[in-house]
Amino acid sequence: MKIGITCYPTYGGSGVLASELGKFLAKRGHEIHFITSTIPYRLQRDFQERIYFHTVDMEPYPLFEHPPYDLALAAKMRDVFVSEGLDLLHVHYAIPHAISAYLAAQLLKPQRVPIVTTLHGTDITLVGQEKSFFDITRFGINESTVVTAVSDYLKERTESVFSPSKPIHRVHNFVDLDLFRHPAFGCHRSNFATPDQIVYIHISNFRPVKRIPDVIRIFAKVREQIDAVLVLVGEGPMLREAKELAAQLGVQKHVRYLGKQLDIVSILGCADVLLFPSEVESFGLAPLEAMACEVPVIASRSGGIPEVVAHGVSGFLADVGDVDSMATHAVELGRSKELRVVMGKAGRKAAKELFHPDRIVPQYEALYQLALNS
Ligand code: GMT
Repeated sequence: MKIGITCYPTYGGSGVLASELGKFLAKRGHEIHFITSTIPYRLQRDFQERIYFHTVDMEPYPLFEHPPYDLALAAKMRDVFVSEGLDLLHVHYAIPHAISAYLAAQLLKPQRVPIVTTLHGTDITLVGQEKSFFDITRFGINESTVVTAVSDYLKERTESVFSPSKPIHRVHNFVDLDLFRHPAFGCHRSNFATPDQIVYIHISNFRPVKRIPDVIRIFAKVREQIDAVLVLVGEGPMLREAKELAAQLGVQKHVRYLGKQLDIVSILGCADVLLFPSEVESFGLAPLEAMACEVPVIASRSGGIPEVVAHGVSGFLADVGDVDSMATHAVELGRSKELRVVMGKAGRKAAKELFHPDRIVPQYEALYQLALNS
């Protein structure tokens, strides 16, 4: 098939998943055309056969205080659909991508343009429920040919909040298990910890939903009992508050701020424990990547996280905001290498069994077929 994929190309999980999906579809013989504002960051390094990039043209014009990206994207989708002879458009994140795809399809009438929309989370849980975005999100869902959600939680949430006119298909996220693995080489651990220290890590876009202050509070409690460092990967609006809180709690010299990083595996893969106390996560791609790298996860029992992390098996879950429980589990893991190894191996096993590309990518292929036939 010839598939147009649109996503946010920056650091969010939806862009990561869309990029990985493009890679695996291309490996399975499909021709993939990314239609995005820039090349998705996970695809910036290596050339891959059957993957093509079409970046959206945005000409600056003094009249536009806010250049109309959604319209430029729709125009580009239309052009690429025709010039490359695409079979369908697969958009990740409802707003504005499903709407731009709808516009492209209108422009191409009477030609039929099947649209597959994957809901990732904040498009439904946060953005879609902003009063002003509610109707347009619902419209984007209802006008798509096929709609998928990345967890049972998100599927149910979408159904209850939007009462969509069509079924929502749950397709879990997946992880590249050849790439995300405990690294035999290229581990950067010695850059941020001494051999005896325990390395706790948090990776995100540092938005309020990630509950960054909880990460710092958990770590400060751990530091009372264990010689440890906290590695923070990523950037976002809560980073400054994180630094202030770390200073206030007296742990700032044990926190390493790495900012945005391209090579996540060689950092994540040699950490000891991932801290992920989010308010809500529709899935939790970072916990899945940690599990693939044999790193146990401490996360909140919220949203789709329990579909990914099994409490007491691949990590520990606690109620949102229960910093004490998370810190207790973090200390337990920090103190026992044996427990870390057992949980790390269990996490990798679950990642292989439940979230292997060979299990998930064919589910998308089947839904593409459904979109073409319906
Ligand atoms: O808010 C983020 O973490 C970014 C966001 C995105 O769309 O890039 O992530 C969402 O999609 C990811 C991939 O499906 C999921 O793993 C994340 O759980 C989800 N984030 C939230 O639900 C907060």
